[in-house]
Amino acid sequence: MTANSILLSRTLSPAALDQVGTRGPLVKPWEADDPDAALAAAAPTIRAIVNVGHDRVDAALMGRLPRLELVAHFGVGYDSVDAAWAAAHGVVVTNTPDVLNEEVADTTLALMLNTMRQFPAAERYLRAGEWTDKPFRLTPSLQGRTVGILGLGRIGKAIAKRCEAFGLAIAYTGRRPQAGVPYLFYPTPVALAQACDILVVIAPGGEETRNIVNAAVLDALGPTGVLINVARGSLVDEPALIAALRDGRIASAGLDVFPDEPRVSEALLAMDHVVLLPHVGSASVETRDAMWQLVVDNILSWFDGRGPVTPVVETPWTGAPRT
Ligand code: 8YV
Repeated sequence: MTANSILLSRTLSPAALDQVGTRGPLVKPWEADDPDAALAAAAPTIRAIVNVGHDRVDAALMGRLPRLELVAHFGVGYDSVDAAWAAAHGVVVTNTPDVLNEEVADTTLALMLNTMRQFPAAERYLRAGEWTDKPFRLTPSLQGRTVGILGLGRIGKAIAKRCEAFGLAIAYTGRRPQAGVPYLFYPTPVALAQACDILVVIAPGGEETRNIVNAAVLDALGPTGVLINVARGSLVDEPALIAALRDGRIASAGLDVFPDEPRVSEALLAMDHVVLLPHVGSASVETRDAMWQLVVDNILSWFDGRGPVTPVVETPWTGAPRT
């Protein structure tokens, strides 16, 4: 039996679908009456998976696919893929780094402005006809603030570059201070939160970072502080965040990600002093096209025997095929 099929976790962009389809039959279990039976029937032929966003590629799934070689993930964050299992079993995982850095950084600055200057609330005010009674309330300024970046990776640095242009002070935390980085390093999230006005969360998801922003971090951020999360909902202890917002122990939050998205907590939805986005950090036409192209490039390169283009750290390319 030839092992050339490509399992899709859901449909791809039309252009990606066309290109990926040139390398082998596409397996789309969701189109079958019995998705599990369809997967079971195709399992011995599946050589690669294209996985999208939050769809899970876990040990249970990969363990069913004896000829699996590659998981090409759409998204820079791949916490939904068990990369450790893949590494231990000779399966290469790729993601879509770099091509979304600037877009996500743009979105982050939008959330900073929208929380501090309260533009979404100001627009609601205008549309409600309230401006004719009196001007919208004055808001805190973004100017003069210190931005704390939790996770100074590639996107974190693109955010920092924009903050520099806005004249803001920048600090960061992470596993260790980074050589050649001019920003102040704090060893813990609490220490960073204490030192900044706006805490920006842009670190990878997964067990290691779960609830890294907890009640202590939020209390350190303080009653004028703002939390921005453009990473994963799992990094923030949501009940603690809701309590801090409700009690005025932090001022506001700008959230593009949620622990159980696309479901968003009723408590957050009911709050007027938070800004909530439906995970659109990278969601421009151009950036999504670039992300899809990188998925395609990884599939084509792999099927043409040239190895992966953007393997993740857990599965560096050694040139050795799966044994
Ligand atoms: C995407 C993201 O929304 O790249 C990521 O890690 O979170 C986003 O850019 C997501 O991967 C697509 O569903």
